[in-house]
Amino acid sequence: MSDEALSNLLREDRRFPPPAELAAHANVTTATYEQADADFEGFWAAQAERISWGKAPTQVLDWSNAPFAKWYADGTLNAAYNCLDRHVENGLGDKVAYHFEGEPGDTRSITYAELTAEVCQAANALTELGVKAGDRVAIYMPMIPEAIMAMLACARIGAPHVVVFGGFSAEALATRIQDCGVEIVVTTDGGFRRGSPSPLKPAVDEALLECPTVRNVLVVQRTKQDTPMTEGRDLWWHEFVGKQSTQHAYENFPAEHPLYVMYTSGSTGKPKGILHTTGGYLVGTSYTQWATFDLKPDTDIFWTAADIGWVTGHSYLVYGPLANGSTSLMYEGTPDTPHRGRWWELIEKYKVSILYCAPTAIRTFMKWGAEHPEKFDLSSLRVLGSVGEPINPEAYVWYRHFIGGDRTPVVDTWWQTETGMHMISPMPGVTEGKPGAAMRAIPGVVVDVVNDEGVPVADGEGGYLVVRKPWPAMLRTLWGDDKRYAETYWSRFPGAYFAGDGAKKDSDGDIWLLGRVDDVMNVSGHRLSTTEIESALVSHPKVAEAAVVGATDETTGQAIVAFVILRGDAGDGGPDVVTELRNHVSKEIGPIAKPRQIMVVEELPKTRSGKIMRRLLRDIAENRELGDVTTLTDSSVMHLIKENLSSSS
Ligand code: 6R9
Repeated sequence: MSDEALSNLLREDRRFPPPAELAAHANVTTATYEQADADFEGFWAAQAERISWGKAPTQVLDWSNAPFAKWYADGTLNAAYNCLDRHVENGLGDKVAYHFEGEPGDTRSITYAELTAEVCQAANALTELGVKAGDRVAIYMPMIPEAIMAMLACARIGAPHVVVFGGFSAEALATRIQDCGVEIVVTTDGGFRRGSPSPLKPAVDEALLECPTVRNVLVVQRTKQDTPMTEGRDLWWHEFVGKQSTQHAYENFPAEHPLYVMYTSGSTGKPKGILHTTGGYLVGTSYTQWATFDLKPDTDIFWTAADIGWVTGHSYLVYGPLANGSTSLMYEGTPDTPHRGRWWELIEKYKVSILYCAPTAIRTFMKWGAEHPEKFDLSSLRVLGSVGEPINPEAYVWYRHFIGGDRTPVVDTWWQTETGMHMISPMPGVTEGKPGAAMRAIPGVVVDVVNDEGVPVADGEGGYLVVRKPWPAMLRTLWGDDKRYAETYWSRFPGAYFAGDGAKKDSDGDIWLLGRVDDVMNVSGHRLSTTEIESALVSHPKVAEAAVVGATDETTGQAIVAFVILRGDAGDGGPDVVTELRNHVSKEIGPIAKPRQIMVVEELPKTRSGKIMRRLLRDIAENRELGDVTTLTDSSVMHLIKENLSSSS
């Protein structure tokens, strides 16, 4: 990948050094990198001291049966104890674990003592329903505290949870329940979305028609909608959990005891059940929340604006923050209800100091305009994070300027459901930030960019991202499919973990992510990444968001087709907007990158984590029937796009 056409991103030359004040008191310094480099296992042994073990581990990594890793294998622990009771024992019982804000404006601040008591009740309830260590429990809920309580109750009794995003369909829920052999489902009557209650329980009823393994359904009352309950199977949470004791004696499990399974879509075939285990995952998530965000648990108010149905919610709304005894904000609803400043209002209200969200959210806020955040006092913010997709340089600079007041470092964190924890990210007290670059592996993680033959590429070149050494929060296998695990991740480059992402090292050796490997296009023999063309489009003042796909083309092999959403203040863009944008890309990257076609749309199809589903856009670009839409947050957008295109062509 050395075409001149690929140089667009790398021409980005804005630099943001760490603020002096933050650097002076930073958790991570250059010495942290040196320690990790000098003694890999010693470094991870030291990180394990963040956790309270029943039996402290004497081993760190056991890689003798690669690619099946064991971390801290002879240690024992209880994840819920680490997230809850131990903080209460340490005098933090009255500290707030979560400030919860419901979409309709109802609020609740839950202390560590209260959360511990309610999790104990839920653990007792699950036990009464016959759930034992190792049994699987599905959680299909909106963003309310009981969802977190259910997760922790499962962890407390050693029952792996399977959280299914509440926006997924009954069909998606059923396939996950079946694949994982789930016995109990925890859900709600419904949730609030864009100002009105929307039902959830009917989707569970529909899914369960095909799921004979499920014995009981626990239903949290959130909206008080009329909800059909199946006699003998369905139980109300407030009755059944509410009557339980608030005391529960926990048991310590081996470090490698399964903690949860989370399904993520593969590029083809059925979703993959990513298995995470207990000890290494808690070490990895607590360490990275502390390191990447420079977390000061006593004073920071931390907000991961991500759904618990996404790994980001698991690692940085639940396990990392609770293991560190920090205070988080949890918000139920959408960012534009009741107004487009809701997030900024929440940051002002709770004095949020660290915000962690996805580039898609940032681009949406850019589209809505800076006048919304400008109405609120955001001076409490000191670190901003990004996750889920490459953050375009324009979005990075907007985020830093309008949200961070040009004070805050932006940490662009690259990781995956599979990695469980951050892998590549700037460290806010050390790294000079470059808009658009995820920069370097964090201390304790070893990554590389290699070519087709697995040879590391030189600085200035691109290839495939690999991880060279195991890490504590890594997936252990795919649920029930060791073979697919070994093949998917460990066979492409022997001895290294294949992430499936394209990446590039710039002339300083810093890493830029280029999108999934299957998102790299080949146009007349030139390799072009969707990310780079999207960033060029987003750098045009009229564009808020862009998605680029490669459509089969008789002459050029693949041709570039772009879908763009215009910024609010750009109106309909004017009659020449398409020509203007094509020329802009040509100027930014080179004529080879000029899209064959640009379509102006209102919405783009997104997954729960805000990733654009380019596969579906390719279907449209190539005039095909739409493929599987079960992992879309809103499946109606595809119809909208199709209608919009047929009426405008
Ligand atoms: C945490 C999460 C993983 C895929 C990953 C990559 C993309 C995530 C990114 C990023 C560029 C970043 N990705 N973070 N690409 N820069 N900072 O998103 O997990 O849903 O499993 O997705 O997301 O393509 O391979 P998951």
